[in-house]
Amino acid sequence: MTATSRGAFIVIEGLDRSGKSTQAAILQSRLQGPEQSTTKAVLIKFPDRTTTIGKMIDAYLRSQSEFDDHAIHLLFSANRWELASTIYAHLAAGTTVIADRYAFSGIAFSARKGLSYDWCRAPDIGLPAPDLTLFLNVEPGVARTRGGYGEERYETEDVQRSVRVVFERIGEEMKTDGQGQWVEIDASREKDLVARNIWRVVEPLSRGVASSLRKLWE
Ligand code: Z5A
Ligand code: MG
Repeated sequence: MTATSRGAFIVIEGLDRSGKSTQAAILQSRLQGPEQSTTKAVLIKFPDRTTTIGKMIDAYLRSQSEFDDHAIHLLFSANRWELASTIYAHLAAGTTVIADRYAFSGIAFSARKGLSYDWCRAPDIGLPAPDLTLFLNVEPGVARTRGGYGEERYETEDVQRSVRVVFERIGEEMKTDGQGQWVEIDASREKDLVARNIWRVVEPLSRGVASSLRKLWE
């Protein structure tokens, strides 16, 4: 990192069981390296189920409570806003922030229910904008064969297929409206190969970013 640079903000998105959490952990340890005395990379997962709002989301996802579709959408967004100042602080300190899911999941999972795309995007306008979003692409049929699938709300092939359609729209828009890089990664390959392909894209950002951080969709 140079004297004037900040940490990079990297988001990992993708369908259920595409390997986001697996790859986020591999990436964090690669960025952190053997030297543990300074924090070079932190990992934040959305939803963050540890906060008060996160606990409400967790109960909803495990079908232990019900919410109106609009209300749960706003809770997911609020869960990101409550972490926004933490993200800013890490980046300013030169630490790379990796987010396992972000606002794009918020739009994809709510718009597929029939809520308006623009309405779904609105509460996340102004959040810290990622420098790079890695979209882990995997066929829902492949994802279904992976561990843990089907335990929570939304974990059905039908839902995943309709979510994918919204993600495709988001990806197209992100590629054309100068919102930072949106890169698709073939996540159906074996873990180490996926990790190598991710590192190829992340490596240039690993020593810090000189440009100032932007706000999402502003
Ligand atoms: N949601 C929402 O509605 N609105 C929002 O704003 C946000 C989220 C942020 C919970 O998310 C739900 O919240 C999610 C969207 C919604 N619902 N769905 N569907 P979550 O992130 O907490 O969900 P999760 O339980 O962590 O699942 P996941 O994130 O979808 O899985 P993953 O992280 O992509 O996969 P993984 O845990 O790394 O790997 C899954 C398994 O596959 C595991 O056994 C691995 O060892 C295996 N794996 C990983 N990579 C590979 C490869 N390359 N080959 C073979 N096997 C592999
Ligand atoms: Mg995960």
